[in-house]
Amino acid sequence: MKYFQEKAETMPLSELRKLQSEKLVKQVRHVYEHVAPYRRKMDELGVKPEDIHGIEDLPKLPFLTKGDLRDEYPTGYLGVPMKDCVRIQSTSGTTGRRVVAFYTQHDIDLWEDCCARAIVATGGSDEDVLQVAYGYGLFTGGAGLNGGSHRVGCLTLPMSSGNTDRQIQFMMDLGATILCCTPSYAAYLGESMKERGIAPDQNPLRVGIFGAEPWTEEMRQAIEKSLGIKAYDIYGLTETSGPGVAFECQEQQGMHINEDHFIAEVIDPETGKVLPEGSKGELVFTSLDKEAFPLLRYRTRDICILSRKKCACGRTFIRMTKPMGRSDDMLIIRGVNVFPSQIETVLLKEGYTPNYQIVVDRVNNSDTFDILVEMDEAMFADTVSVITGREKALVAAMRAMLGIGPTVHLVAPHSIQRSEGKAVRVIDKRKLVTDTQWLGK
Ligand code: DLL
Repeated sequence: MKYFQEKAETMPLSELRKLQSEKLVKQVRHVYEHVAPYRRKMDELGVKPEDIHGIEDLPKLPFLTKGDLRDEYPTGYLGVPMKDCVRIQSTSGTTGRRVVAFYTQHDIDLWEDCCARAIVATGGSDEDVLQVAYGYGLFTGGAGLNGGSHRVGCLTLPMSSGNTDRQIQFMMDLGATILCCTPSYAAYLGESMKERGIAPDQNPLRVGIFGAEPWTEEMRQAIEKSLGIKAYDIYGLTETSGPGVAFECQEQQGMHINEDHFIAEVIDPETGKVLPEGSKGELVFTSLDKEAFPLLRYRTRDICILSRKKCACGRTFIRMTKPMGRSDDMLIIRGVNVFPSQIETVLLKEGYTPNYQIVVDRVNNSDTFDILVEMDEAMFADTVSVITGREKALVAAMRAMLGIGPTVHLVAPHSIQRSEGKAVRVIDKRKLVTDTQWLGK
């Protein structure tokens, strides 16, 4: 088994708890002294740094939300003087004001170590040629995997996202063995290579490290088949550095959270109560080492389950399931909770490609629920009655999974726009209302 930092990654639980407790006490003091809005939150609850003696006291601390960070845009949560920072990254801001994350050199080093751990966990080494097709720039995907790749000593191809012809050319000409991008772009690359007559066993790729958006097990299998690779998941968010907070090992049984740098909790999103291991709830992170943007009890809105069951890879870090949706991404359609991942599961099981779009609207006070699904060329050549029959079958399969029936529209191949970064799966025309509620404004 290969590790990037074996001592940390295989630390016994008792030692880990001790380390986390020591770091937490220091971090709380650092935040209280330097981050005024969080100090105010602690004061409101009547909690002082002296009340925090170790991780058992974590639930005493207030939660932090994206709304809090946005309210203090851009520097309110900065934990060090700006002149000590060497970089910023930022969220895309598609659902509101951007969040700007700051990094000292120490923060960048830790983040890159986390990404290097992720690469090595998939079997990566300095023998590899690693193609980064995540976007570079403010998005953390490109910078994070680029840094991790350097640390491991891979030859790094800093492609950024898009320009599919060039991606394929460099992959083939330079012999890329590891591909890093969003799962939707990986699926698109597979499709594009097929169109160019490149069979899965003709490309040099061995491994993919995909994340930044939800994807299902069915989608993993489809990508593995179309590219002829093993596809691994990687998780993270701008607020906690970027990718690499958690990553899959070769066992592919959930993602190990880098617990020497982050404490993970799962809470009931409604009540805020901490739930026992094995419960499904909202993931909350406390960053133990970050200096410039040190977040305590940050609510990710991602829904998952944690497990401390022993992993055969030897890593002792707790594992999280794939996020099963976000508490704010969950659609409530005609009163029923619907997660886009459920729809993706049905489509891939029924033999469709992962090219789909969900459109929700409200007409005459009642929700409309449409799913556009692309056919492949063979299906497209079928008669209208066969296509209508397929639509009916899909509606039935969706109803069985979701409890409500959408209107399914089978559409022509390539008619749904492909994404180079995170795919836009949901068009919720009622969305403005949801966003405002979520921000509490
Ligand atoms: O997406 C960081 C990242 C880059 C992760 C590259 C992995 C690879 P944000 O743009 O701030 O950061 O978006 C964070 O994306 O709260 C999740 O909802 C979602 N997300 C990230 N990774 C995964 C994943 C980056 N593996 C938000 N599976 C998070 C499902 C993911 N959702």
